[in-house]
Amino acid sequence: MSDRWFSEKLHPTYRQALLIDEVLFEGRTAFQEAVIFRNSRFGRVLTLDGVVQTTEGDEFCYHEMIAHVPVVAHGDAKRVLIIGGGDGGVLREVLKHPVKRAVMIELDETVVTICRDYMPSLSDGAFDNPRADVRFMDGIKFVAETDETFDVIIIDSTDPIGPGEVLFTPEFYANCARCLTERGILVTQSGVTFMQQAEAAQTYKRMKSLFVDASLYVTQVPTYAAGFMTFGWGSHSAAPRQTTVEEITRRIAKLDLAARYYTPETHVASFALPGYIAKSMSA
Ligand code: AG3
Repeated sequence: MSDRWFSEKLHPTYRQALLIDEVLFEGRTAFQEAVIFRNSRFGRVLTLDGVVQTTEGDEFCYHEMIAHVPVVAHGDAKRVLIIGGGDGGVLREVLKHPVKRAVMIELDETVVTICRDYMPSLSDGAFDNPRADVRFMDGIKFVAETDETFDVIIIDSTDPIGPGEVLFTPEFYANCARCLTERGILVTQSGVTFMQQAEAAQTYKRMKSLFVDASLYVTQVPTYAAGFMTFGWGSHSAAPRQTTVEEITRRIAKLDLAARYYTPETHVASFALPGYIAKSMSA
């Protein structure tokens, strides 16, 4: 039998491939093409429209950083909104904090169903947590119409192609800004900057026009190939981003984060940007 490879075609002149040991799910949801397969190095892998979304092996590098950095920086987050995040990884990390409510708005219910079935360690029971409020609807519509407010909003989207595209527009960010409390923080998935240069630059520019404090921060996810994954940061207050290693250490001391990437040091260091990424802030 010949080897079967998943070949990611996100970029026109570069691709990564993962050897498929076994396909667990393959099908079209109402919105996208979903596949879950097993790879011996990364464990179970979720792809949507041919792009790796998460793997059991390296998901912590992404989920810990997109969740803990804003929630710990805020310091007293009671209500958190997650847009997207169907695999449940962000929800799982957010619920490790003493938040009262984590609202998750996911467009594609099938993604939640298949991830619960085939990658249960991603959500690790988070969908059954009484503090989780999961609604299946369009995130654009939700932030445009809701009068609920949140201390932290996390946009865990796909890339700005296909159904995820609308989650990168100025209108969407403006509605998120409106739904944030006084010291609220918005963070967004803004691509692998080496390959998707315009994404971080555009996000930063949009954040800057809406927030007192705008920035970018980074993480390293092996299967988001070709460099640092960049997150956008927007806050109605400058203080959260200045939180020190000592203060972060104090804030997380009583929590059981069991983190493998996130530490007080990686939190602070994630805002120190390589020159080529910092440059996207002056573009
Ligand atoms: N959402 C971000 C996937 C980005 C992939 N992009 C890339 N490799 N350039 C992941 C969802 C995880 N909860």
